[in-house]
Amino acid sequence: MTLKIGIVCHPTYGGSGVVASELALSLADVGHQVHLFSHEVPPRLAMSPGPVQMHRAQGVPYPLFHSTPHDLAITSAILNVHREIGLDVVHAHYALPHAVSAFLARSAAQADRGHPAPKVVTTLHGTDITLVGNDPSYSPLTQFVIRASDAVTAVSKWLAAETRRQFCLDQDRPCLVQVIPNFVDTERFHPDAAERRPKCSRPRAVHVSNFRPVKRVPWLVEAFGQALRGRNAELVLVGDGPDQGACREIAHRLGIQDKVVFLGERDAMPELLSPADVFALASREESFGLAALEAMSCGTPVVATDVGGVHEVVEDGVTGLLAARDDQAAFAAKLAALLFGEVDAAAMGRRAREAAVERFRREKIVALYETLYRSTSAR
Ligand code: GMT
Repeated sequence: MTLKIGIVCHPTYGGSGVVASELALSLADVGHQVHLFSHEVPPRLAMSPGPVQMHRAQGVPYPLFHSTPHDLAITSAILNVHREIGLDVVHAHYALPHAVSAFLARSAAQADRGHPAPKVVTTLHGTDITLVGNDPSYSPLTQFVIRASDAVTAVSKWLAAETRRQFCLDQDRPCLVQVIPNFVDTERFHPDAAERRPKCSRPRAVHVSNFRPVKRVPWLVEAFGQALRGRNAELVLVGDGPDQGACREIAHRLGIQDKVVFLGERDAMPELLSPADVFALASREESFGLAALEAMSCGTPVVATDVGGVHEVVEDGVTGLLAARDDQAAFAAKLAALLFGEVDAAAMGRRAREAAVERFRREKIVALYETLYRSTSAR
């Protein structure tokens, strides 16, 4: 039986919007009726011809509002679609504000007495629990929506444990948080996605993020400088965000500006990831590390800081190399080992590809969400 599914997400290049868009497209591919709600079209959806119905809910600016409340416009959009077709499930990605919008739409639908109210499934992605969700200005509401959702998932075991530790301390009211890891389209993110570059070109590390402080891209540029020790290689930085200026300054200060390449926001991810020798991720905190998984699927091994749920994705010494969070010298040494051939990067990349296909392929993980929707909507 096909389901009528609403998906709510941030429309940014960030991982939660990518996961939500890829999930929406995958569910539509197998015949479900899927509606995506956001205040802009998310980039991964925009790239695809898939039959997901997009509801761009922006709200109206008004002088009384400090900023336009998109989340209320999204709530109204969900309610309009529900009144028309009867959604089975509304799946909120990133707790705030989307689980609140879904909760409000469900409450309004209950008051309507029309179609049975949709169930609310909330997926926690990372900073919605850590940096943002546990700030005192949001934590009571984050805790409320976790409890008020009909089902809650987290993208790693680490994030599920962190959610319980921070928000579910009441022994009498345990929260059920199911782990459903992120996934990758292993056909598109494939080692053959790009032609291998000419043999004479220099070893290449690639990093992808939104350059927020939590990603520590300036720290990564410093570590890359240490890894070089006079040798030639390049660090390709994909994405944009608040720390980009600091990265440029550091590259100049270290005299490696000709070796650090800033590509800005790009959509051609498989083509950028597959020719790289190593994917580098130096985050201070990371619940999963979706870009690392996409690199692995392209056969590119990973060097990363061993934080949060990263070790659930990257197996140290097998599919990549992990360094302690603040050990920049160790991170630099591991980066150098993969860039300059002390470790067999190609063999590690082959194992990374195998792990991505075996554990995180799209079909396998999307089926877990389908099962969850069915069991939740049958309640
Ligand atoms: O939590 C965030 O930082 C935002 C979020 C996003 O929208 O980019 O990233 C998180 O969700 C991704 C998708 O599930 C995970 O792969 C990232 O590890 C996670 N980021 C952090 O935990 C810092």
